[in-house]
Amino acid sequence: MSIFAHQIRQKYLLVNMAIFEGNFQDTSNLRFALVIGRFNDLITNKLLSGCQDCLKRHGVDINPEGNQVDYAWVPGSFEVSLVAKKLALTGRYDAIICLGAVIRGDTPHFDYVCNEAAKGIASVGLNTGVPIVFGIVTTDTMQQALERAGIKSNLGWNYAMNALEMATLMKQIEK
Ligand code: INI
Repeated sequence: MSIFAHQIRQKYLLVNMAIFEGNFQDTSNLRFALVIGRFNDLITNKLLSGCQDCLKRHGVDINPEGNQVDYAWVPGSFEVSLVAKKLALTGRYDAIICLGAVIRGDTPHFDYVCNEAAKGIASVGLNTGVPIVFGIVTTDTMQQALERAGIKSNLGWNYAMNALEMATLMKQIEK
C-alpha cells in the first residue's frame, strides 16, 4: 500500500468509520408488512400472534387500521414471495415478515414448496433492497411445528425481532 493510500485509510479509520447495528428502539415511524400463508393456519396463526406480541411490546401499532402494519393472507407458503415482492415494490415498508408452515407429508411436495418459498423470499430481499424475514417453519411433523409456534417457544416472536433489527439497521445505514 502506498503512503498516500495508507494515510487515506487511516483518516477514514480514525474519523469516519462507523458501526451499524439495529437498536429495536426507534420504532414509532417504522412500517411493516406481514405476509401469512393460510395452509396449516393452526401454526401460522400462532406465529402471527407471537409476531404481533413482539412488535406491540416494542412500541409498534399492530392494528390493521393503524399506519404501521399491513397484513396480507395468501393460500400457502409457495405464494408468499410473490405477494411479498409486490408489497416491497410499493416502497412503503421498512421490513416484510413472511410467515408460513410447511410440514413434511408422504410425497416430495414438501421439498418443492420449501425450496421455492426459500428461494423466492431470498430473491425479494436482494432484488428490492427491502429487508425480508424468512419466517417459514419447515418441519417433519405437526408436533415439531407446534413446538416452534407456541408449545415450547414461538418463533413468531423471533421473526418480529429480526424485522425490528433489520429495519432499524437499515435506517442507521441510510443516515
Ligand atoms: N403450503 C404450505 O404453506 N405448507 C405446506 O405444508 C404445504 N403442503 O404440504 O402442501 C403447502 N402447499 C400449498 C402450496 O403452498 C401452494 O399454496 C399450492 O401448491 C398452490 O400453489
